[in-house]
Amino acid sequence: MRNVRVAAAQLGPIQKMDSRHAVVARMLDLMRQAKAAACDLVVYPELALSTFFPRWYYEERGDADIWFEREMPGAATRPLFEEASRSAIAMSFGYAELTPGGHHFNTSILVDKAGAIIGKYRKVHMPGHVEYDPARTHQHLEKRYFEPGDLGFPVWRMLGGIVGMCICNDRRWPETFRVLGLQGVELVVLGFNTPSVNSQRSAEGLDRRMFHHRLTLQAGAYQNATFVVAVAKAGVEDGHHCMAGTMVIDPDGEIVAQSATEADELVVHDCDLDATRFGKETVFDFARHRRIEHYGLIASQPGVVPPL
Ligand code: ING
Repeated sequence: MRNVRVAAAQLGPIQKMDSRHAVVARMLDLMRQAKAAACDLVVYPELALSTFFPRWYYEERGDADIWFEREMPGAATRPLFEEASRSAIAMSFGYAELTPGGHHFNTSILVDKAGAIIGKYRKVHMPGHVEYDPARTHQHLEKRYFEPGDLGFPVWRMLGGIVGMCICNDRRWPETFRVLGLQGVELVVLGFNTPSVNSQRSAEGLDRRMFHHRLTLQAGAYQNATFVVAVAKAGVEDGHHCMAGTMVIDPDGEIVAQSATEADELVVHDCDLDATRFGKETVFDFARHRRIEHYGLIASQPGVVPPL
């Protein structure tokens, strides 16, 4: 039994005008709830410190830099690290990273119980578009504001197991979970901001989006015999609705816990990392079953090449 008590700390809406300070206060309240529940790890959403700003078009890209963190921890986030180490609770959260070299990433970090950053991940799969698209009901300009991640899909030993991260759209790409799975991942934590309506097909609403959300998480968990903890930023942000669906998936692909609201809400679940062993040693014993001599296309071509 290698139990990790995980707190999925869902955030309700963050308005464009809400300060980082106000958001951090909400995150601290969730962390205190997690501590009171004797949690080992608290996981926050993607871009947890602000509204989902890629819905807004800035003609000058530099004008969007107001949403980015130049240092981590910084003045606004240091209280999170202090409270985490005081409480001996590990944490993960997403934020917009602006590096000293001027690179922009959609980033998440893993902080250990001593408050030290032991892992960083930069979102690889960037959804959306670069230029303003008048044909869409709302904009999704992640390709405008972020570069694709340059750190791959790393894992880290912590909390007695092997932990990895991904971010939002990454969950829709099986390669994400498989690369983590090939490193023995036992717990994947991710945050997401998912508009509840498809900006290019309004018939695709909340129900269909929640179906795809569950489908991707359950497949990723089952096919790599790992726990998956997915944490939403939810609710209506300046008139734009983001779906909730914070949930914990077990290594069998079962949803074992989920949020009930679209507000700040803590979802706690005991993840016994030993529960990943059976899948990894039988049906998904990769070494015994995979035939990589046939998988070349997956890493050798980005798009479709149909037959002549
Ligand atoms: N948001 C959405 C997500 O992948 C999206 C964008 C939704 C893409 C539905 C495709 C389909 O959940 C982020 N932030 O990636």
